[in-house]
Amino acid sequence: MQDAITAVINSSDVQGKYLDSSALQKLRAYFSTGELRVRAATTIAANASAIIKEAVAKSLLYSDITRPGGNMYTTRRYAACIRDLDYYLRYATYAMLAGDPSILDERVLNGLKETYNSLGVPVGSTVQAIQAVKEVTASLVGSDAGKEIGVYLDYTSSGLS
Ligand SMILES: CCC1=C(C)/C(=C/C2=NC(=C\c3[nH]c(/C=C4\NC(=O)[C@H](C)[C@H]4CC)c(C)c3CCC(=O)O)/C(CCC(=O)O)=C2C)NC1=O
Repeated sequence: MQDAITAVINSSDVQGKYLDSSALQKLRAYFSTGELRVRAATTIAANASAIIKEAVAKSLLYSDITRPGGNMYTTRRYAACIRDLDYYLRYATYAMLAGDPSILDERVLNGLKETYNSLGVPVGSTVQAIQAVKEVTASLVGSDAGKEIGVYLDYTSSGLS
């Protein structure tokens, strides 16, 4: 796992240089949004299950997916879906705090598409649900913080598609 600081330092180190102005600008942007990101993470942690519940209601409930034959049908699969969405939100929150998406590649996306395909989990509906998580979260944390977390929920969506 990497974060915004180690990413910038590693790339300067590889070139054997002090941080140049673009590297410093990246750090400045990271530090200046630090308080915003920590506050958003606090709100998300306190409301995670409500966020997921509302996102599921907005995107998946009472569609073919939750009816017999749908991938969310039976409580076991319904619970697996809710759990997956909670993973996406929690790991996006970690990545937002780190200011770097590498944790998503390493712990979430690696092998996920293959797993979903082999289990018949519909990727399109999963992406819709992740987008609903993004909207519900933004409405709770405000639009600036919503954009910060949105970057990493979008990263997960694109990694799955
Ligand atoms: C922390 C990283 C991590 C991730 C991301 C993860 C995902 C993950 N989701 C799975 C299953 C699943 N995922 C879903 C999800 C859905 N089905 C739908 O129709 C919806 C659209 C969608 C929810 C949005 C379902 C229903 C299953 C169970 C499928 C089955 O067993 O038939 C499985 C197979 C094993 C299991 O059932 O637990 C994995 C590995 N596991 C991990 O450790």
